[in-house]
Amino acid sequence: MITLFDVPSTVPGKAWSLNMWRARFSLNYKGLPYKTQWIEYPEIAPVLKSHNIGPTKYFPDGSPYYSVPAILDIDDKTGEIKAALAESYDIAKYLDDAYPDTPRLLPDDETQVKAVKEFSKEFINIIWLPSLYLILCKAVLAKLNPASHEHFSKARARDLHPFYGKDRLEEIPLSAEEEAEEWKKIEGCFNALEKSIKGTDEKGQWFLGDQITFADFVIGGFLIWTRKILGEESEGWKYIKGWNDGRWVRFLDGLKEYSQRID
Ligand SMILES: N[C@@H](CCC(=O)N[C@@H](CS)C(=O)NCC(=O)O)C(=O)O
Repeated sequence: MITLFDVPSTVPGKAWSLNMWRARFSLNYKGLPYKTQWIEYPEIAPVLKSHNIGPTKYFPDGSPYYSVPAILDIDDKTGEIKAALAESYDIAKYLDDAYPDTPRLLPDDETQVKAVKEFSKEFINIIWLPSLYLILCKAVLAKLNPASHEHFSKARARDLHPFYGKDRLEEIPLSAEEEAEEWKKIEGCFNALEKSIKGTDEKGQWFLGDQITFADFVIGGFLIWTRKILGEESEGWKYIKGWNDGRWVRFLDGLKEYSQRID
């Protein structure tokens, strides 16, 4: 049985994060049974270390960054640990290799695999604008359990330090007027995202055209995160809904089948 490590939120179903949704979509798409172990942010490093799962990156000062999603795959009959790993792309690759009879997340063609991999790694840079990240992270903070607040606030302020120079998210001011101004710029990120998708709404709306791959779960993870965290009725989600001829709502509708299961 596979265990997925995820951080809970107060949104219905608890699952919220763009990164963990990549793994959850992947498991749901493959129809694999799994259970979720919910852990708060300060527990990520100790829990992962206890399963010998290493950091997914190092900060410039050399300190390790432990992250979720992570999975543990244990053989139900023998109790043997088949895999313990983090990093959503690596998890997708593992699932394709370990469960060859399930729908594939990565294409057969080497050039296409390369495109999916590069897109998955580059995705955040395509959609990235410090203000978008700030708006979303402030909204996340309000929806995490108290046990995760401190860690999340400091960790995300650290990501944003080059832009805002603060140590906690709460110290970065963002008025309603400023936020409304920023949303005008954010539309450009979605235009850039649309350009990087080969599929059109007519020919198949996915990253590679008519075939769903892990890249679509990267995009879907981001969209579901945004919708869940901001809320269906928020100004932000209303903007996104209206951009690119309503493509993003159709995109999420197309993934609905794989966003239902939160085991
Ligand atoms: N590239 C990684 C990113 C994972 C990631 O950054 N996850 C966040 C949760 S959304 C995390 O675990 N953060 C730990 C922290 O901020 O200390 C992946 O795709 O798995």
